[in-house]
Amino acid sequence: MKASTHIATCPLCEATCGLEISHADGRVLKTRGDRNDVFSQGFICPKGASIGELHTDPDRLTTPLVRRDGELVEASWEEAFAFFDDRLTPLLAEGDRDAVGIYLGNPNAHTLDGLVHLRAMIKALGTRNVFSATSVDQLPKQISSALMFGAGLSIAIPDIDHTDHMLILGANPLASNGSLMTAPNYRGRLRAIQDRGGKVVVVDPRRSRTAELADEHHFIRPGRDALLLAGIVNVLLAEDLAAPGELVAHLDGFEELAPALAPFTPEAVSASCGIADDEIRRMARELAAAERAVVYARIGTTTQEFGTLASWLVDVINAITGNLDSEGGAMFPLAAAGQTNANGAPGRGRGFKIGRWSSRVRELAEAFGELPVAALAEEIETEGPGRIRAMFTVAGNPLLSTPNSGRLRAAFESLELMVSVDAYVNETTELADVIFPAPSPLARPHYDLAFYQLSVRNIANFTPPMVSSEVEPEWRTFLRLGAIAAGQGPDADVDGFDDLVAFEVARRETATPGSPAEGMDPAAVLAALGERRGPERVLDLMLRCGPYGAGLGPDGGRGEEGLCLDLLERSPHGIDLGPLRPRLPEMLRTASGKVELAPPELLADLPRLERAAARDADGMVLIGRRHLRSNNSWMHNLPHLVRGKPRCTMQVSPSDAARLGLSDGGEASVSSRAGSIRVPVEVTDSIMDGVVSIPHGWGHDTGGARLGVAGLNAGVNSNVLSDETLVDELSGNAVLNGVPVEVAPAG
Ligand SMILES: Nc1nc2c(c(=O)[nH]1)N[C@H]1C(S)=C(S)[C@@H](COP(=O)(O)OP(=O)(O)OC[C@H]3O[C@@H](n4cnc5c(=O)[nH]c(N)nc54)[C@H](O)[C@@H]3O)O[C@H]1N2
Ligand SMILES: Nc1nc2c(c(=O)[nH]1)N[C@H]1C(S)=C(S)[C@@H](COP(=O)(O)OP(=O)(O)OC[C@H]3O[C@@H](n4cnc5c(=O)[nH]c(N)nc54)[C@H](O)[C@@H]3O)O[C@H]1N2
Ligand code: SF4
Ligand SMILES: [Mo]
Repeated sequence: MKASTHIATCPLCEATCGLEISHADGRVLKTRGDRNDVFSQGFICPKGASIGELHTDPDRLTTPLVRRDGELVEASWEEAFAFFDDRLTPLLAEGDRDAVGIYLGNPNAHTLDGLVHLRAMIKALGTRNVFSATSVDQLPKQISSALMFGAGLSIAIPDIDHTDHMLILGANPLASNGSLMTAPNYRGRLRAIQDRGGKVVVVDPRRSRTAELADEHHFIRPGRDALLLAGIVNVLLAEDLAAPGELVAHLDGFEELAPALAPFTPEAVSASCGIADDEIRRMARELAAAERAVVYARIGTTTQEFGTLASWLVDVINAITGNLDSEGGAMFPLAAAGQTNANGAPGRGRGFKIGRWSSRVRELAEAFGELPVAALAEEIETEGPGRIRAMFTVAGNPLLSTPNSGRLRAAFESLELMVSVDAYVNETTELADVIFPAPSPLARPHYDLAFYQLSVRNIANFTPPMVSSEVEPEWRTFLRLGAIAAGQGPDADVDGFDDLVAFEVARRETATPGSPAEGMDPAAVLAALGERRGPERVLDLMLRCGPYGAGLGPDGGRGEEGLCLDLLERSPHGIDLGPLRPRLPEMLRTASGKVELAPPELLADLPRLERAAARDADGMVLIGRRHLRSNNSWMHNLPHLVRGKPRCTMQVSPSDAARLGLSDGGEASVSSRAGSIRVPVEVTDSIMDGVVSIPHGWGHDTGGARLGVAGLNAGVNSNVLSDETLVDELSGNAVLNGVPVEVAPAG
């Protein structure tokens, strides 16, 4: 059969690379980077190149599974929905909607179905027990940003292509390809900073690949970034280096910073961070001296004890050095669709509130409609009204990715019902009573609704499916599950539910000042969209009514130039909407209409940080790491990606190894308050003394997972060690970096 070429955007990480896939007969022959992609220009990583292997992985689910006589067996879609109805409906009939919990995994942020239609299912469930990977990830950054800028996803993104000085903390984009910063070919972009005479500085307890490329690397004690950053702010203010310039008109709380951060002199924080005070001073002075500078911090700084403070202080530095919303600094993208901070009246809003409700047992605060996943086990275990008796997981693997896996697994085993929507029988879904599969990424349309809102350039790129799916589209599964939860039974009208979802988006648009749909009848808006259904109809609506939109048809429309899904379909290599441009004060949604530099919630957390400055180094601590050929827990089943020597090792420094009696290639026993594991030892001087690193997402030997390749090279689950009682107090985000552990030779 003749080969054809399919141009796609890779949906596997945040970098949104263009792929050129040659295929025949539904099989992928070769995958290369798309050299004509307006954003990635041919860049690709080994994961993107393996998308064909993922597509044809024999372990990837293509039919639903239901548990019969203790065994997960294949079932028809009708049987699976009926099974679900039989089990869920009586439970909900008892009257407690909170008895059902849901955990949403990371890939939902990468699919249109997960971003557009999943919410309707959650609403239909009507539970407050909503958890996600957000609270083992970026929640602290979302909270600090919402407190400072007012709206949901309003994160200041490094303008990497125009900066002269970049300070990176707790991120290893050369392995992760970047996060909360959509930027294909990160290495190339960092090298370009150096080529134009600029400087890259990395702060990390490991000399990561990114640190190796950098001009300067500092080891830091895990969990102490907020102290370092507070020290930098302290120097900037004390030495009169703060120069927000014209930005000052948009800042609130500037005067409160100096008194609040006075205790955090470089001398006061130095010992605790493990960075000399004169180095901290120099870092501050260089940030101030650079024409265009930016601080960027990622997961090493959010999944730790002071995640929200660290996230806030990053933006404080960017603001007071005059680099917020300014070329080469930290800027606000303006995506073609879905940008929350471009909706509604500009410049002012209702602001953000954390803790509108809290978790039942430990009273951890709600944020953005979700509860911290560190509280999940106790919510299943603890008797009383509101106890979780049934769990949903959607595109997640919480028993490998969230803290204290041992306890959480036992809690999951006690559930009365477990339901999953997932591509695999993984280490979590193996416990499900019913699993609904998801289509292959090559059998669904794709548009990065979330990640273009976090992108270093404004880009729009849509991918149609390469092949038709043998599997029900996920949005239809979500709506059918939602309809059953709403009491409509397994034969509910999914198309009617989809119309309702689209109608609601249209209705909001008609009430939005300045929207091309303003004042229209929502039904007329939908009629103008034609035949599309599902998430593509909603995407078309968002594009048309968005900042670059074509409007709604010949009469009310903004003409041929504007964006709509038709135009994106005719532009397979994407549309470049240009570099980031200043957006203050228009993007603000705070009540004051200013950037809140000193939100009271954050100032109130500073005494906790001050106590940490006085604390001695705590014994050994555990951190994580990522490898270029990994994707959290779920791509270890692709032979091409797991080739080579085992990667799930515990890295330890030569002097710690000698002190603890560990040898390279030997085995260590590592234990924490939560649990203990045995893991192969890798002695390396790339990690600082007092710290060990084990990657997450391994431990595929649970017995029930159906991952033939991953099972051969199982590794161990590092989240057996992470402790659900350790959270960043402000956000409730789990502490995954800086977990106290004891390390000894095994056996
Ligand atoms: N110790 C430690 N733990 C960590 C981290 C760490 O750094 N250290 N990192 C944390 C972070 S940042 C994250 S994001 C989480 C990730 O944690 P999770 O989101 O819980 O887990 P993933 O490993 O991403 O698993 C995703 C699952 O989704 C399935 N899947 C893939 N595509 C689709 C799809 O299109 N539809 C559906 N329905 N399913 C799909 C995959 O088969 C897989 O089973 O892990 C966190 N855990
Ligand atoms: N190849 C690959 N790419 C991925 C993923 C993957 O699993 N594999 N996962 C994706 C996901 S879901 C996410 S969220 C992103 C994350 O993307 P990144 O944030 O870039 O994550 P990592 O590559 O884990 O880099 C985190 C770094 O923080 C360091 N670190 C640990 N603790 C501390 C600390 O206390 N302070 C400081 N300063 N540094 C610390 C670690 O040593 C590590 O080098 O990656 C995404 N991309
Ligand atoms: S960097 Fe990310 S988006 Fe690009 S090819 Fe790799 S996995 Fe795909
Ligand atoms: Mo993540």
